[in-house]
Amino acid sequence: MNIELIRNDFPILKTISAGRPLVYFDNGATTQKPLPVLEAIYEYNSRQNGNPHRGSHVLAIAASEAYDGSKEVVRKFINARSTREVIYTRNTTESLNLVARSYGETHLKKGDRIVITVAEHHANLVTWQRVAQKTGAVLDYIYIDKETGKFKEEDFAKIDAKTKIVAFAQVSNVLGLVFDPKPLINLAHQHGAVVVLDGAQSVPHQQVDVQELDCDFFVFSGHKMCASGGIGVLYGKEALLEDMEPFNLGGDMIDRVEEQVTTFAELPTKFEAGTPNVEGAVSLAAAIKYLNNIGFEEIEAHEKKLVTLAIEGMKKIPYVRIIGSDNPAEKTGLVAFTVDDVHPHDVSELLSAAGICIRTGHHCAQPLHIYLGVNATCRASFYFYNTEEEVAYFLDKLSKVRAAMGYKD
Ligand code: 7TS
Repeated sequence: MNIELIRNDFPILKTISAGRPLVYFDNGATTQKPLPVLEAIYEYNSRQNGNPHRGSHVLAIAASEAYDGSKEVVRKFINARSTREVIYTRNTTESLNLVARSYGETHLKKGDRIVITVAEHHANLVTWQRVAQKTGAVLDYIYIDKETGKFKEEDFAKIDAKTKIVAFAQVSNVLGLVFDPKPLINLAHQHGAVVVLDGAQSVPHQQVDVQELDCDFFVFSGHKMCASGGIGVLYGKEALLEDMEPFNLGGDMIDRVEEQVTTFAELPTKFEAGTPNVEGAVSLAAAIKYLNNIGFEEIEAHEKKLVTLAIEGMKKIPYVRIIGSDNPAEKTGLVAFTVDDVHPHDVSELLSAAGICIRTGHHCAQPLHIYLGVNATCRASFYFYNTEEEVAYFLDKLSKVRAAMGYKD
């Protein structure tokens, strides 16, 4: 992996901020786009733009081919059995809303149980609260051990015969914990529950095989893996998707519409009402090709190096507290932290003044922050285009934050 060549592919990384190239450590929020993705978007709009699956003219056909062709790239990427199991949405959030509404609200009833973890992003939490409120199901949580930052295995026993849904992130956007989801998936299946796996923070960084994982639904966003915004994916096992009501109604998702009744299109079109984001789909296919070219083993190894450097450096700064596990071997390429007596927004502003982008706030995981007893945290999240030199620069600036706020120690 030639980091210099890779960085040359990302025009935005050449932005000068505070007299040096911008340090972008907010990849958990959204990632940057390389030239092949930008070119694919340009090419599509320059030569192929039309409305897919509608009309028989040359551009309608070109747009259909671009759209359907990208689906096959996504199918192969996650190893779905067929493109019937791959539905395009706007993002992870919409994919989860689709599952909650079209599966959860219609398949659950009073007394059923939904089990999620306290570390879930609101997209995988508020959605299940609504399902519980509407159906009378109970929403229960797997908590984390505050010392180790790992899930409390005794809470896995909450998954029982009443449990109909088990939903969790493969990688939490705050804890960044590396953890094997297979035991939880197997346990859920032993009790007949359906597993919803949130891959928003995993797919961009590691190879995922939905058949091997055997999850029932899998969701992710293009913009967190070098594609454009507004394109997301819902993978679902075909039998489950067949058994679900459409989410949105309108154009393209129909078979035949009469004045009073409608029959719906086959999968996946049944869930893709309205003119789709073809440009987004094209960008996603280009992003997948780009990531595959680099190779996920290389990406993981590089990010592990960065997170190890970051955690080792942060441990040397006495007033920096790492959230969750501080063992680099247990972390993906993201670290959430606080600085004693300095509000995370002040940390972010001071780092931003030095040309470093990190994220602060509750990271759309308020229940986790409440559970941990913190209002807000800072988060540095890395991607394959970040460098060891950037991490060293970040650590240097981080070590000066308290002094900049007027503290003498
Ligand atoms: N699930 C997880 C685990 C996430 O990290 C995010 C976004 C979502 C779902 C929602 O994704 P979206 O594309 O629909 O917005 N996480 C973050 C983050 O950590 N900072 O900004 C967005």
